[in-house]
Amino acid sequence: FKVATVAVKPFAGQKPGTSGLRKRVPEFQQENYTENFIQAVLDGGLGAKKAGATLVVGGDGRYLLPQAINVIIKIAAANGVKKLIIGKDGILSTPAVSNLIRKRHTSGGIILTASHNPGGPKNDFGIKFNCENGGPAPDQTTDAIYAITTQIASYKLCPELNVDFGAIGKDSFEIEGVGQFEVEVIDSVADYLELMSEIFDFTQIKDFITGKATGQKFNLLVDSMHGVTGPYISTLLVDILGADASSLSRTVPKPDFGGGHPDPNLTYAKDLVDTLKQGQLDFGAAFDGDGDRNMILGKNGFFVTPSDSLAVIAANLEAIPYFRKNGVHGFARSMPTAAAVDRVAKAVGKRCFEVPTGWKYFGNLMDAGLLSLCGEESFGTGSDHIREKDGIWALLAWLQILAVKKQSVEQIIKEHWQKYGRNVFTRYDYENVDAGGANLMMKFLEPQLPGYIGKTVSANGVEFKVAAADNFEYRDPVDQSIAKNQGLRIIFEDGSRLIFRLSGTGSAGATVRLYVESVYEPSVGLDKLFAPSEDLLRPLVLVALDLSKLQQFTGRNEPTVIT
Ligand code: VG1
Ligand code: CO
Repeated sequence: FKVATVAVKPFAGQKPGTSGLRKRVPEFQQENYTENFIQAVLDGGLGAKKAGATLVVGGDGRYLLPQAINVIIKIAAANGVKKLIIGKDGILSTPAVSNLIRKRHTSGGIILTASHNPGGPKNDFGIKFNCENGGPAPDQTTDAIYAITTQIASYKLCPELNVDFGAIGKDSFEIEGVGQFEVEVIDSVADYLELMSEIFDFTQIKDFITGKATGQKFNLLVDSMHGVTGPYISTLLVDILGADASSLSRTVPKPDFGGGHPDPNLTYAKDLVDTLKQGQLDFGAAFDGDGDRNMILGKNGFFVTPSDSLAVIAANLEAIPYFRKNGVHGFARSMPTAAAVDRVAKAVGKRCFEVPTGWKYFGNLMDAGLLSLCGEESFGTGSDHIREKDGIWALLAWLQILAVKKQSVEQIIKEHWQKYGRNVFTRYDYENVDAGGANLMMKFLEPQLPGYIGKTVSANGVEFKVAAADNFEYRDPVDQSIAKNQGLRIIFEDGSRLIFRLSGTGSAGATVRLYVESVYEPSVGLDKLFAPSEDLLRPLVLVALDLSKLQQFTGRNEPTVIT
């Protein structure tokens, strides 16, 4: 196969955000747009390791996936990449890619997904580079990739090289002036499920689900939202763990996610919530498009906030064989995530790190052996078994804990609050607002922060004294790199917090995120401890809207999504 060099001009805006480059499909379809970015990913992501590299490639099945993989094959071959390991039909969940990079010791991987964003010809596509530790590229690497996109003058490709990745097997090709290029197409789910079988006690979970252990079947419903987890979860739940086929919902990956918004939260997975509310089922879970997010529900639709989910898993790690074997090195959460896990860390005497939003910040801590379990309020939970958050792992962690404790989800959560206290949490998202207004709001608020320190603010007769207020900055304890501008924080004396951030995963306009956390000690009494979160959070929400003038700046009276 011949190698051609194509002269190009740079495209503006190819800057990876919180988790890769995400744009509308038509933007990726512009001539050379995807090609430019892939060339930049190979040069900026691999550097001197490009020639002879092996990469894992796969995505969540969304619209444009096959075309993007064809581009990657042609450009990788021309650039001297030695081998690509591709999921059959291009299908690999984000956690599965992370696992394969680690297991096969590759130089990294390319994940084709826009995660929880809708798919289809008019919706979102995304490209993310992961490094050899299996985790999302850190800021230095994505900065290098971006710098190349602003100056790129040409890319190389093999125009005639067309590789079928619809059947499992290996093929190799002679590239003129470069050498042998190999493509290995693998089963999308096998390696991942093998990893899960090593982490969890499948027999114990199966005996719990089928009722062998308890005399009562455990009825669950798991919604894959037409994302990538369908093939994984159907094999796992039904074939391996003995659940009924009726436990599965929307398991066929679709290029447009069946028209849905593959984000597992109370708004976009409402059908699942409504079904659970009917009271027949014991448990519900949902995952996002690429399989790294999870939502956990108990009987009657009892909602487990991701921050609580993380804390409960942290408090019950001895239920999971992986942690019994490897020990627990430490915990972490992203800054906006409620500090419930901090309380568990304190109780068990482990370190707890607070990092900026985005899974890439956990990787260094894990690689340094400082971190075993971490999570984000955005429905992300995971451990150091890979370097991505992992939706199916979180489901299995819960099932394992339930199998051991033999209590309902609600009982487990309420006992947890009684023991550790409750960090009530909500997030308001104002999606696709005018970027100018959103930026102005942040510019309006930031300079005022120092002035709030020591002041008392109030709403609905409740007073809050400000203990600290700043723009969050993170110094990585391992490599000392600094991430600035990670969100405006107002922290109150009791630990309650308000946080304002602009999203880094959107593809159009701006999304403002307001995070509200209200802290309750066990001593407040059960009336308060178990009260609905909206009631407990109302005063602080009012304070947040007042201080930020968010509604005036965005022109929105209501958020698009409340979680
Ligand atoms: C959002 C979430 C963040 C998450 C990121 C990627 O980022 O807030 O916690 O890590 O999405 O999630 P932002 O910048 O829009 O707030 V996804 O499932 O790529 O995988
Ligand atoms: Co995702």
